[in-house]
Amino acid sequence: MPLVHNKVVTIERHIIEQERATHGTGDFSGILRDLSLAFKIIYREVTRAGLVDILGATERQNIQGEIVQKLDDFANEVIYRAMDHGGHLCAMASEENEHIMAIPDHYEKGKYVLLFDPLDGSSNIDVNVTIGTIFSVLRRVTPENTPGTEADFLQPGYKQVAAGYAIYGSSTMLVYTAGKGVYGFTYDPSVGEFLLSHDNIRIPDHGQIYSVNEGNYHKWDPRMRRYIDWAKQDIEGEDKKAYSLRYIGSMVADVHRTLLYGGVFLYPADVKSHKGKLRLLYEANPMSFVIEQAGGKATTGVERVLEVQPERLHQRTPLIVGSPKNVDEVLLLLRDVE
Ligand code: AHM
Ligand code: MG
Repeated sequence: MPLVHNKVVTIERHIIEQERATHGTGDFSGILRDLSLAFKIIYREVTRAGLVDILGATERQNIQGEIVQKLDDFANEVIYRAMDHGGHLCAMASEENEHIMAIPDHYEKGKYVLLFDPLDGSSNIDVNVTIGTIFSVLRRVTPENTPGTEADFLQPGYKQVAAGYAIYGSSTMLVYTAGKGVYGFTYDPSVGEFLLSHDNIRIPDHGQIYSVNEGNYHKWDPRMRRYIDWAKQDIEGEDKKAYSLRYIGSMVADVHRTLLYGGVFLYPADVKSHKGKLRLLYEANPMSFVIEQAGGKATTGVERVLEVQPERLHQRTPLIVGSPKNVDEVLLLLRDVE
């Protein structure tokens, strides 16, 4: 991965330069600028999570007598409030809200819709483990200057114009694609900027890691079990060593590691959840867009994730995503046994 040594490039400058090169309208740099502000505020709260009594039930009172929110509700509200008045969006949808969220009447309506998972992996908050925010931007399909509708959101993932995530880990990063490669920015809290640290990220062709909640093993289809059994084997003559298992339980963290180190991340369907657990629009599509743009693959096991036509805002999908050769290995073993 080429690390950037010679230039200090903020995310804003990077996007403006990309837009200039493609004669963009500035909408996208506006969206990313507003989003990165929201991520900085969420970062601040995430790093203070152990200090202030922000965790626990919604609507608990803090010592000043103010109502404190759960961190995922807080993140949800921060993103909405950072994005509602920019003039670039005509509606938003969040994993935390049942219905789409309108832009208030007195603000301009733009050409895009934003989908987000405000704090993914939130079961990890209380134990100081990496969490993230995922986002996806689509161009609206309904007439301009009107409020957005559900139809603007129910588009297949290949129509995304941009997607990415913020990861709150040992450092905070913002990783995004606008369909021309994948770029990673590391947050420098001392200057308050996301600085380009990972230029044109390419996923390794093949990796030695598989990442899955193996506690579900006995609920999986036998073909999925066959892949996992195979992944754990040393196979003499084929130069195949047992893969390592890494599973954080925060999709953003597991996919981020897969992007940089290679391997495969899986959340398959099982006998209880026939569609898996992850949400197509808020989780699978944006992460699949990033991985494909870095040279990887993303499949439901049956079709390319980005080609699934969504029917509902919160629909789930099985997901197999990662290095192209690892995903091909899974697909090979998912074929029916004669
Ligand atoms: P969340 O959106 O409620 O946080 O759930 C999504 C998370 C993903 O980050 C992660 O990949 C998955 O749930 C882990 O699920 P499990 O605990 O079943 O392994
Ligand atoms: Mg989630």
